[in-house]
Amino acid sequence: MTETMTGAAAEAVTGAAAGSAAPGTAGPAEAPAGPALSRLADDDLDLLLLIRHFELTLLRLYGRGELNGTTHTCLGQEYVPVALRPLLGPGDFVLSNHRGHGHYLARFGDAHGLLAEIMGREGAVCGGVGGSQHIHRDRYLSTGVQGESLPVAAGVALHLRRAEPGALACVYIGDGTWGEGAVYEALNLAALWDLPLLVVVENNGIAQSTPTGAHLAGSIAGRAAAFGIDHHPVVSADVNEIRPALAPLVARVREGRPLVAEFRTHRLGPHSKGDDTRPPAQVRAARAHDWYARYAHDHPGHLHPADERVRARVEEIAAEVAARPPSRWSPCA
Ligand SMILES: Cc1ncc(C[n+]2csc(CCOP(=O)(O)OP(=O)(O)O)c2C)c(N)n1
Ligand SMILES: [Mg+2]
Repeated sequence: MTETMTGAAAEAVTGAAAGSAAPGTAGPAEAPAGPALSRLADDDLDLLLLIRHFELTLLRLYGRGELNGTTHTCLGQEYVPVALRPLLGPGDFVLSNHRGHGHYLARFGDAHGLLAEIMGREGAVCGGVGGSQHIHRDRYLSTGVQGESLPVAAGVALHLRRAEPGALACVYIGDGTWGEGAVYEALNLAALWDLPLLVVVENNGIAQSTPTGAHLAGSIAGRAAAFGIDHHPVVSADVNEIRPALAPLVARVREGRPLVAEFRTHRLGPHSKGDDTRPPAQVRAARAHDWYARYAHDHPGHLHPADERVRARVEEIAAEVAARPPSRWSPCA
């Protein structure tokens, strides 16, 4: 398996986005799985599509050798930060992880700054030294070090509880990150100190190449319960269902009642770029859950025009950013 990915293979990650699969890939997705999705608000659909096309563009740029470093796409998981977006305010902190482009775009909508960061071009959010995984902007911070963010988020939440009551710290982690001991130190303090800490788990059933069943004993719900922390499972990919169900729970987090919100989601692509070790049938099954394929099936008249518009916009952004001079960074700036 190679580390780089061709443009055709990037399209094949989603299948539905490209309409067909490239040779040697998992093949077309199964028929869309799950109940019908409700019609989205235009701004939610646009944001979902912005994240989708941003990620597909990154894979294509990698395939053409136009990006350095690494990247982890959130293809298939875009709806998680989109559902949370209006539930979080500018006074809240968001701590993200290695798979954080969607988290950043849902917070700032700034595809130019993020792409410039990843490509090392002028206008990069962090001067081009953070790359895909290490972004700091206002009250947003991401790290590629698994588990590191949870104790940091607990510390931020403690500060907020004391200095800015009503604000919260939201931290995104994957299922595999529950193997890090620091997670439990943070949960312990969150429960003991009534911290406004929202732990969003993107449980995509796999950590790099290890299925959840092979790395996680018991359950995430059981682990939250061990600390007396509320656990909210999310199995839907329907933003209009997820958001109102979460809203009152997020309001309780603001009052000092920590919460673990566990999204059961699906990683459509490889862990990073060309490193998908899953059997083709498993990849096809993941793709059958893709909100994009399902929405195209349920609301083609809404999806397709928006899809074309956002796809063209991201292409323009990519061309514009690629033409910029290299970013400059100085520790003294
Ligand atoms: C402390 C640490 N150990 C290992 C890694 C390498 N690594 C990066 S992502 C990853 C798997 C993460 O799995 P999960 O938490 O389920 O998140 P997902 O990638 O599925 O979104 C690993 C092992 C790392 N970045 N940090
Ligand atoms: Mg995972």
